[in-house]
Amino acid sequence: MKIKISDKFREIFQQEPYSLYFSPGRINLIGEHTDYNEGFVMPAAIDLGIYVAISANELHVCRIYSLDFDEEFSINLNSLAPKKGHWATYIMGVISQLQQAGYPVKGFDMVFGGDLPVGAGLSSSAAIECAVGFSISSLFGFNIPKHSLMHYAQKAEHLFAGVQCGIMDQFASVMGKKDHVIKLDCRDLSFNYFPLDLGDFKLLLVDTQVKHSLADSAYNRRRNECAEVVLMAQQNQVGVASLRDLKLKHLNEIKPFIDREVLGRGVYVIEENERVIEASEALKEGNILKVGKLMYASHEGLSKKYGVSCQELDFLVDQSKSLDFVIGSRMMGGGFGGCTINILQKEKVGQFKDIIASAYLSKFGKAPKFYEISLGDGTREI
Ligand code: GAF
Repeated sequence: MKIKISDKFREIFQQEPYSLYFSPGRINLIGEHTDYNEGFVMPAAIDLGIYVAISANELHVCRIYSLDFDEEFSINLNSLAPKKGHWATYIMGVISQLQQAGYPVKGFDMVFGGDLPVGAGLSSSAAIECAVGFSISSLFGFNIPKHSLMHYAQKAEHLFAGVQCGIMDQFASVMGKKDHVIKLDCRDLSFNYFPLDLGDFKLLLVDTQVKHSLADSAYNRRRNECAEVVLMAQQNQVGVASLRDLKLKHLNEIKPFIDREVLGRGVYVIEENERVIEASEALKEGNILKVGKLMYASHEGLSKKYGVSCQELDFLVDQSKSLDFVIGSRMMGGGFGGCTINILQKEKVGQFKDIIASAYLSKFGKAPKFYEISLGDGTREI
């Protein structure tokens, strides 16, 4: 991919790129929809992501070429506006954030592309945002600190893509560490790296090959529902700033005043935060079986209480449950499609793929995809 990107850059812009950069996608072992509730998550960067080649030009225009879409797009630095549904919106979003923070972004030429499946819940959008922000920062010598970079990327997602995401994806993309997961406290962004040594087991992603159209609007709605629970608790005199501060007993107190489904969102978040803490303890003890059990419980909560799963994801998790060599499985990311993350015995991977592929095909008339990923480092020059 690195070679492809620089070859394309030379072909289109007739010069050598200034440099090349990479920002990874992410997985998340456990801790879903907890980030925007100031809770805990346990993501990791992977070895797939977005590659960028960049050079300055003398124009007040950014000429961007997407290798994957085989499309060129010009961005006028004086008129940045969201272009929803188009890949350029992520890039414009990041430039706009940098400008607002006072960085004098000038014209540049860029070619980018990736080996990360889009729409699979592996955070290709965060990878683009972080790769673009980091490459511009290096090109113009801005030296933007990593924590600012991830926040600009997150804001780009909010304002230009219209998804009110938390910080998990951008954090994992920027801060990833080879062979480690990150236990991140999304309140103050304190974190620890945990080596992920699965012994005789391994991680495998199964891609449903679906992304239901309600995903973005439902995501934003869940965020509002969580805010509703917090507001109700505050009105009930409980001194809390976010769902992170609530206990199940607090939810019992507000039960009579709040919609049952909305209350369930709160219950899920409180339980999921506890599961992340338990999973980090289990990892320390090398208790992978426990991590797997927590993953199944996480999926149950996401599906039944948080309402962000779909029949394809539920089907995959149910199938995994019936196989004794799979120790954990759950939907991963925002939901409504994308991937499940599974922990299973290394030697059974082939068998797993055969069984799952044929069951999924006969149920949904299409084949799932499988990704055997490794955990990699975060955003960097390559
Ligand atoms: C998406 C969001 F971008 C993240 O911030 C996070 O909320 C995740 O869904 C759910 O855990 O990936």
